[in-house]
Amino acid sequence: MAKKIYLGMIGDIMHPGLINIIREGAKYGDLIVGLFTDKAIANHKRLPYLSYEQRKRVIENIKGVSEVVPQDDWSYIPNLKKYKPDYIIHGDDWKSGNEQELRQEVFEVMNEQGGRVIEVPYTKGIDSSSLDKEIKSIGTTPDIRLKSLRRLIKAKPIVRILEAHDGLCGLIIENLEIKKGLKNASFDGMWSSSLTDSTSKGKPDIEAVDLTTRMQDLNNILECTTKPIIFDGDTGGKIEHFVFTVRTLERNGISAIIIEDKVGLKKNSLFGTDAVQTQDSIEGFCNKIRAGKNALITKDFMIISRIESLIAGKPVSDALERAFAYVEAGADGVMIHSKNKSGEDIKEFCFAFREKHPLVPIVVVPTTYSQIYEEELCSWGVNIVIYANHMLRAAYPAMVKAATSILENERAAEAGEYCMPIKEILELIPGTK
Ligand code: SPV
Ligand code: MG
Repeated sequence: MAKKIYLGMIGDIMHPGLINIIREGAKYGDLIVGLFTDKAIANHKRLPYLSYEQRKRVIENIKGVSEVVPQDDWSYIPNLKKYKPDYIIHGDDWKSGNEQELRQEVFEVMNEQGGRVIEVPYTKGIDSSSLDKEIKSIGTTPDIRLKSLRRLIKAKPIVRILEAHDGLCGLIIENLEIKKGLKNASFDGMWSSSLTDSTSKGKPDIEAVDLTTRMQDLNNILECTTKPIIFDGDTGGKIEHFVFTVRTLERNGISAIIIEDKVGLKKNSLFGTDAVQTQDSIEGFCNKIRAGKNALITKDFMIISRIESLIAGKPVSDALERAFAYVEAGADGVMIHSKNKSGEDIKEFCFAFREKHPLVPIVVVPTTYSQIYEEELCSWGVNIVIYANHMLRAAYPAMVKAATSILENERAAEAGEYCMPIKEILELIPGTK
């Protein structure tokens, strides 16, 4: 009987290095490719451009590959135990860097099972990570970007979104990555906030900045990023206008719009009952959701209904009644908002909502209950956490400090400590030189 050899791969960007390792592996027997699923990848790297099925089609047609099976975990161990290969093959690049522990456990399990680990010299000058950087500089397509939010919701325990009001915020969210033990942490996408879009223009958050203006800013973000964007659609406006809004966003590759169930002059929710917050009737808001869904071209764009009951001082039972009706009307998810500092009302809502709808995505915006960790939100059943205003709030105090310092000192030297170095700003944007 032919020997079995296992090769794990993401297989998103094909290059000669991968063909080399497939060839080498096939010399030992039947080559099983363990193809990483979105779920296996999501906590470690960005999602592949191609879906699992698309990558599978490519890999299973490469000469030397006998079979493609899903690898659902970043660790090789579950599949090594399941398929019990005689060999596993891997590039020798995992001897250094943060894959060393993965390598260690693979050796242990292969030894236990009487198998062997084959390490092949890494093909110099070409690897998926540097190709990935180059692809990023080319950008993405509206279609791939649009779909990526639904994929992330499926693949990740919780999707982490940060507010972006300009291209610079977009670049930070796109590129910032920190190491946390064996994992990398990064943001999954961007929130186009009505509060920060308005504030950055010196306007109040009352739907005074029109869609055309907001699209101009969004376009700057779209040009320099590839991650998904969730658009804060305020009340969605008149139904007759809303249908055009969803189409514009969908056409531009935005993944979702969140609309809140309020009518009249919209005031920011964080005023709570200090401002008049008039909610739409359930029927009226359901009609808006239905009209939006009917206007869409794709099945991928999400219309998420935002429930303002807790903001308006009403009980969780009112929020639930509305949430159930909105989902019935076709909403692709719900956002529950509150300005309560404990987060208890949100938790109560999430548990009750989850009993009826185990899978409909829940979105939260923990601005006032910011002490709650993502892991806890996740345990309540939350799918998306939005940090809704932090880039603008972080920038403003630094700008005031720098301006104050110049006034106090009548020169700019002292303001330097609040500013990024000139060298850094010149190197920040590729092509500046
Ligand atoms: C926004 O960011 O504009 C929001 C969230 O809608 S909140 O400001 O909390 O209402
Ligand atoms: Mg808003």
